[in-house]
Amino acid sequence: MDVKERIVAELTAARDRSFGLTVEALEAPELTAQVSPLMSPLVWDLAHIGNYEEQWLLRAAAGAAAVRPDIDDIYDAFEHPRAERPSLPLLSPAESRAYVTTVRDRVLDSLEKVPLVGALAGDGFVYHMVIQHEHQHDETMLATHQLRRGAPALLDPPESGPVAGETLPAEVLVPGGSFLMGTSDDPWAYDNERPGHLVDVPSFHLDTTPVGNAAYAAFVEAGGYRDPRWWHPKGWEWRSRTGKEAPAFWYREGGQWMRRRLGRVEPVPMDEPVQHVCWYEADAYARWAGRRLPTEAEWEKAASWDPAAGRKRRLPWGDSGDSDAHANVGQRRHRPSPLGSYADGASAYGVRQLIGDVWEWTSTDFHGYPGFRSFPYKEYSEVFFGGEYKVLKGGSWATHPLAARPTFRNWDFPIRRQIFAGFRCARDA
Ligand code: AVJ
Ligand code: FE
Repeated sequence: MDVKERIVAELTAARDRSFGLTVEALEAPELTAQVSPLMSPLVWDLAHIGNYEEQWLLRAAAGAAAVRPDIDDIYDAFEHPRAERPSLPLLSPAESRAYVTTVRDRVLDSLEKVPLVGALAGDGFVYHMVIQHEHQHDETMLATHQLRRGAPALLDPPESGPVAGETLPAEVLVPGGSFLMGTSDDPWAYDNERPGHLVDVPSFHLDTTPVGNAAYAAFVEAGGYRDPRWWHPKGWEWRSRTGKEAPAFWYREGGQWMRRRLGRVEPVPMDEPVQHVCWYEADAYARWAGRRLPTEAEWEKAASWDPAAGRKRRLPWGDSGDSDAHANVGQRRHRPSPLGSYADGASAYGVRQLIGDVWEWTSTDFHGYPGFRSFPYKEYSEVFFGGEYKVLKGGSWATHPLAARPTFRNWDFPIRRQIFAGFRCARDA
């Protein structure tokens, strides 16, 4: 497949996914309702996806006429915070579907004529940006589904085969030395992944797998949420203010931990990575366990550096492949996979489940790399640089493989836990 054929196939697949999470999953009132002030109405996400595509692929890349310039403001994430979006004059679900389809039809017509050259479209970048953007919103829509109350709207996908974890050494040693962080040549990379630069990382130990529900439940049951010794001062303030005593969606019933998952209720599977914890909870667990969160550089080195070859791999297991044997990504399962799964997905250092399952909190604040240049717009990442956001790495079960790579950088406030986030621990060597 050449670059354009790939773009068409991926645009089409992303749209099937978006419709499956919106107009094919729920009826109109639920699509326009807001389930939480943290989230947009699902119909906002859908039309926003189309408006972003209109702005970047039709107007900017193809130089084509605008379809609905009158709605740019409504779907501008910076003009209207999520809490405000339900009160906007949004397109209805049917209008949204028609709008995104009109935009898409014109994009596909234009694609034949747009040469993939220049800063914006060279190597297909702006198309890759828009494809990833749609999948990122699809993951956000899954978080909305997770927060939603009521009967399940999404079917659990059929299991393609048994997924079983194996017991592994708890941690690996990553010997000190420099590695190439970020990238300067990946045609899918966002501005915040660039430029590639050498970083010296002293020796450290990293968990072979993310922290599991059993280990996390032990922290809860040891009174971890009631002991300020383990908590960052702001984390203790968060805990005291909210009264939280366990990960989001957990509750206790008859001496057992239960969880709500996409409208279903089930015992917490003790062999899965913990998810729906905020940075402060991850940080507190690590301190209780006598450990710490990894830095972003430590995480990325363990995920991508091949010490024998002295070069960076595009993915932990090599330069390509994202099959069921490598990682739990792309909503193939609606949950993380057991700890110790995916032998074929191990990194050069033997670390497992770096890609997929759960986003992993790191100790690093979100900043630009040395030599960072915002491209193609400041609001993708630059406006979020500073001390307010923590970096998450690796993607979750809900992250499309096109947005799950060791260089990819996600970020959120340290109090957020509706995202599919967990963590693993590290310690100095
Ligand atoms: C990278 C997930 C933090 O959802 O705010 C979507 C992705 N940027 N539309 C977000 C994004 C513009 C972004 N995160
Ligand atoms: Fe967006």
